[in-house]
Amino acid sequence: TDSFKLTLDTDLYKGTLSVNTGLFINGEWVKPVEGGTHDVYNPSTGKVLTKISAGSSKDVDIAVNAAKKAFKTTWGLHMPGSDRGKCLLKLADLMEKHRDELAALEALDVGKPYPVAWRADLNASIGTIRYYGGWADKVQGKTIETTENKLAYTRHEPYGVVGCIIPWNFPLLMLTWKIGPALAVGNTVVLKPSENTPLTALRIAGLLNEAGFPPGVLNIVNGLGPVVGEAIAYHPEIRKVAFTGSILVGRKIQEASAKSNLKSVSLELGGKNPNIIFDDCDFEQALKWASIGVFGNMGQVCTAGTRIFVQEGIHDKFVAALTAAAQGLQTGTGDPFSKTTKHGPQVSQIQFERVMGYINDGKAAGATVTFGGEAHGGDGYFVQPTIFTDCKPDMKIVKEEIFGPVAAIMKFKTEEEVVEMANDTSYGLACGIFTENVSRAIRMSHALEAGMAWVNCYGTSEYQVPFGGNKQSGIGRELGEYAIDLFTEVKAVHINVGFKL
Ligand code: TXE
Repeated sequence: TDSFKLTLDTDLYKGTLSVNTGLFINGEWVKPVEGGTHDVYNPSTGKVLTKISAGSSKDVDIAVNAAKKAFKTTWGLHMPGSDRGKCLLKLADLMEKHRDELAALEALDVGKPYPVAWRADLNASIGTIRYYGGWADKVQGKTIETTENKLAYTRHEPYGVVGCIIPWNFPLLMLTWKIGPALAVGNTVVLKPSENTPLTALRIAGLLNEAGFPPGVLNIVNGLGPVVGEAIAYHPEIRKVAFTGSILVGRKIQEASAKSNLKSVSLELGGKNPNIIFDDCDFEQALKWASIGVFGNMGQVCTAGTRIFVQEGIHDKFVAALTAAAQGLQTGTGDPFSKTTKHGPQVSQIQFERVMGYINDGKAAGATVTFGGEAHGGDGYFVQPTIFTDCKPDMKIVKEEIFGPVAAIMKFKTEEEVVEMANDTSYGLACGIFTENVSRAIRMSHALEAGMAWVNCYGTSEYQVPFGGNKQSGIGRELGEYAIDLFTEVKAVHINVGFKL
C-alpha cells in the first residue's frame, strides 16, 4: 500500500509526517478489492494533500469477517477485561508518544490551529482512551432478588461486531469516543472515518499492533459515505452502529437498520443550541465563553452556542463586546502552523459554500451584520467570524444548523419568555446559561430541552460525563459510564435452585 509523506518546517512543527494510506483490515494494510482512491484536501490552501484508498462494500465484508473472527477467538469475552484494558492503556501511551505528529496531522487535515489540536483535541482523545482502558475490567451486571427458588442476574455483554461512522470536525476525538467504550467492553469494530479527514485514524491504525490489539479487533475502512458508510449501516452481521454526523444521514442509518437486521443505532447529530446571557451574569466571563462557544473550531461543533439570547439590559453592550471579540480572532494568515493564527478555514469547499449560503440568506432576510459576513484569505476555505443581530425566529440563520462561525443574537426580557424562545427548535443537544442567581441557573437548566446544560461555562465536555442530545439531536449517550451501556446488551439469566413442577 502507499503512504502519504510530508516534511513540515514551520514555526510550530518541524518534522516529517508519514501515514500509510491503505485500508487497515485484520491487522494489515491492504488495498481495496476494487482499487478505489479519493483525494484529501488541505482546507487552508484548497489543494490536494494526498490520495488515499477508498473501499467498497466488498472491503466492508472482509473487515466484518475479520472483526467477527476476532470477536469469537481473541477478543470479546475470550480476553479478560483487564487485558483488553492493557491494550487501550498502551494505545493511550503511544498516542502520548506521537502527540506532536497526531496534532500536526489533525491541524493539516481539518485546518484547526496546531496549538489547539495539540492541547484540546489530543488531551481529550488520549484521556478518553485511557479512561475506557480503566473501565474494561469494571463492567458488572446485577443480582436481582425474586424468590428463594431462583437466582436471577444480569450480564452486560458486548454486541459483537460494531460499526462506527464518524465526522470531520474532531476526527481523532470522535474516533476515541467510539472505539474507547466499544473495545473496552469487548466488541470488535469496523470504523469509517470521514472522507474529508482520514489521516489521524490512519495514524492510529499504525499504532494498533504495537499496542497489542489482536488482528481484526479494530478495522479502519476509508471511503465515501454512500458506499462504505451505507455498507456498514446495512450490514447483516453488524449488530450495532454508532454514528456522529448530520441529521440527514442519521435518518438513513435508522432506515438501513430497519431494512436490514434491526441493528441497535445510536446517533449524535446536530444542534442549534441556545446560549442565554442574563443581565446579572459575570459579563467578561459570559463574553469569553460565548465567543469560544460559537466561534471555536470555526463553528464546526455540534454543541456550538449559535443562538445567543441576551437580556435587554446588557444587549447592546454585549453585541459591541462580541463584535470586538470576533474582530480579534481574525489575525494572521489563518495557516494552522502559524503562531498568530486564531481562526482557521472551514473543512471543505462544500462546507464553505454551505456556510456562505446561510450568511447570504441572513443578509437577504434582513438581519444586521455587526462583524464578518464575508469569505477571506486566498484559496483556503476561510469564512470570517460573523455576528448577526436583529434576528427573527423564522429566519433560516436562527432555525437551521449552519456549522460555521456564525452567531445569531436575539434580545429577551424575561426568564419565561426566553425558555419559550430557546425551546422553539427541533434540536435538543445543549444549552448555556449565564447568571449569578443560583436558583435561576437551576430552574433554567431543568426547563431547557437539551441533553446537556452548561452554567457559567460553555462547551466543556468531559469524558467522564455523558454527552448526547434530545429531540432530533440524537439517540443515546456517549462518554462516561453511559457509553458502557451504549455498547453492551443486557442478558437476564434465570436459574432455578429449587422450584419443582
Ligand atoms: O455530514 P455527513 P456532512 C452536520 C453539520 C454539517 C452537515 C453536513 O450541520 O453542515 O452535517 O456535513 C458519512 N450512509 N454535521 O455532509 O454526511 C460520511 O462519510 C452512511 C454535524 O459532512 O453526515 C461521514 O463519515 N454514512 C456533525 C459521516 O457520515 C454516510 C458532524 C458524517 O457525514 C452516508 C458533521 C450514508 N448514506 C456534520 N453519507 C456533528 N453531529 O457533530 C455520509 N456518511
